[in-house]
Amino acid sequence: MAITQVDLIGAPTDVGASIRGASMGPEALRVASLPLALERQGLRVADAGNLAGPTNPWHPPRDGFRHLEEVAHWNRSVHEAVLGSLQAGHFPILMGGDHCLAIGSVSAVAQYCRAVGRKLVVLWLDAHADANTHDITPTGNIHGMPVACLCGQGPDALTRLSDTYPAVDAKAIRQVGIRSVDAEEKRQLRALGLRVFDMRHIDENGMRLTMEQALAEVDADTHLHVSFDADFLDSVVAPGVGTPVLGGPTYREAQLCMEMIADTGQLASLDLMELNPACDVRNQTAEVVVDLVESLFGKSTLIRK
Ligand code: 4U7
Ligand code: MN
Ligand code: MN
Ligand code: MN
Repeated sequence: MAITQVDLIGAPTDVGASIRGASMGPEALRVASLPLALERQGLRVADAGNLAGPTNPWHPPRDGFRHLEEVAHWNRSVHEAVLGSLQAGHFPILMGGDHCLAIGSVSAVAQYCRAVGRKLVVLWLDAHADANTHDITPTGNIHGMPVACLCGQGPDALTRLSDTYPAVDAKAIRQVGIRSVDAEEKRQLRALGLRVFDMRHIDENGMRLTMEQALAEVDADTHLHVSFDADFLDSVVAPGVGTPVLGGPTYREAQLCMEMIADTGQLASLDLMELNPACDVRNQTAEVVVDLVESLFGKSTLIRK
């Protein structure tokens, strides 16, 4: 389907993390010319500016959650903004912000897909599985919990943002790039029945076969959502994140991943999360992310294309 307009929605907060700085992500993406890069791909871009929300109170976790109230507040705003963009027939890009905000965006996307009768596939590109719950989290940080919340495991304030519970069917989610999973979280992944294409899978099968498998059920009727955590990338390529992990996809592997997503023609919404300019060197990670986004929207180095 042709994209009529891309809406850029900034969510400048780091309330879901314990390393500060992801709140500067939206501006780093703008400085790295995200709007221009999208326009180069022939898209009409509207920067909706930044959402407003509570400041980071910088509290320790309570009952297994850090800043639950603030996280819920931000997610309600994100949910509303993403749903509004979809209902207008636009393509929303959420610029995070830490990854807790994917609860708001993905729940909005799922609600929209149910309303219009489209099949949803969520690609979760991340070093981490983000499937912790309050009783197993080693940190209390809610950016480590969005996948669990979307699948119905979490407090009402985060699991009931949309009109349906659970917000997303675990079978709709495919995780790619995973290489840092907590001991209890592993059990949780199996219990939820999530499809995880971890780094071992990519090592053994290559990015091409991995993406063929991850995208196998994407058809002409599918709304494909990508939730991109910048720490998906190898930390050598992308140091500007709060929780870097070595051994991720290389620049070339990430490009192939993006190009194969673009080739489906079904990408319809996107999260760009966890960019942390305070950890970056001369905004290089934001620039790599923008570069990858261009591929995601169809830029190709293929000579035959
Ligand atoms: B991100 C962690 F313990 N699993 O729960 C946790 F290792 O959105 C990290 O993927 C979570 O960046 C990382 O705090 C969250 C930790
Ligand atoms: Mn994440
Ligand atoms: Mn991560
Ligand atoms: Mn992180």
